[in-house]
Amino acid sequence: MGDPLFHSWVRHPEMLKVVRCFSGPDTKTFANMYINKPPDVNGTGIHPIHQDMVYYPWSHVERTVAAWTALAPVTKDNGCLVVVPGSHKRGLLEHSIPDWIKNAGFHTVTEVADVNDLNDVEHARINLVRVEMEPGDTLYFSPLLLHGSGLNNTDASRKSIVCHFAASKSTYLKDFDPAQDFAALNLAKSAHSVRG
Ligand SMILES: O=C(O)CCC(=O)C(=O)O
Repeated sequence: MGDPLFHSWVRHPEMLKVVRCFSGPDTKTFANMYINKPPDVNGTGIHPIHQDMVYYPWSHVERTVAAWTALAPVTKDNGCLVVVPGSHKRGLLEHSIPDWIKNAGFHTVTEVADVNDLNDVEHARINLVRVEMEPGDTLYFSPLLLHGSGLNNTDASRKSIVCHFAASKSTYLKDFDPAQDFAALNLAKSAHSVRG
């Protein structure tokens, strides 16, 4: 982690205070991203409903947590996160690539693959909750929580930082769940087709 500002963010005492409620006192971070969702072009900006654990095969999932922080207002119009409350209790679910997806590398939970208008939670056939946020607000969530985000229908980029934490004792699992195998295989294929 070369950037000092980003490094200081990941060690933010207020954030770590909450993170440790999930990970326990000894915590480590394993993936951190600045996310820029630009104004949408041709429906490419939708992030379908998925569970992060499909990409992160770590042990002690109950001690793993994401901290997603808004850097600017995050709203229905610019593609805020949407979540399915309570879904983290269901374990890791089968994922697939929806036929409508325009962004290589994105996967979705198969049983909700048809739910593709994430800006319109009011008409979704499942219990989708919109998470609108002010700058500095942070959502903490399990890697098993079903979540995604809709299109950015504004003229400005939607900006956020997400940091993923686990208990220090967590280890990378060598034996993938079939859902993780599927995602890994498809990500490798996408990377190959981009690199040639
Ligand atoms: O920031 C978003 O729009 C979605 C991010 C997300 O779902 C993820 O990083 O797993």
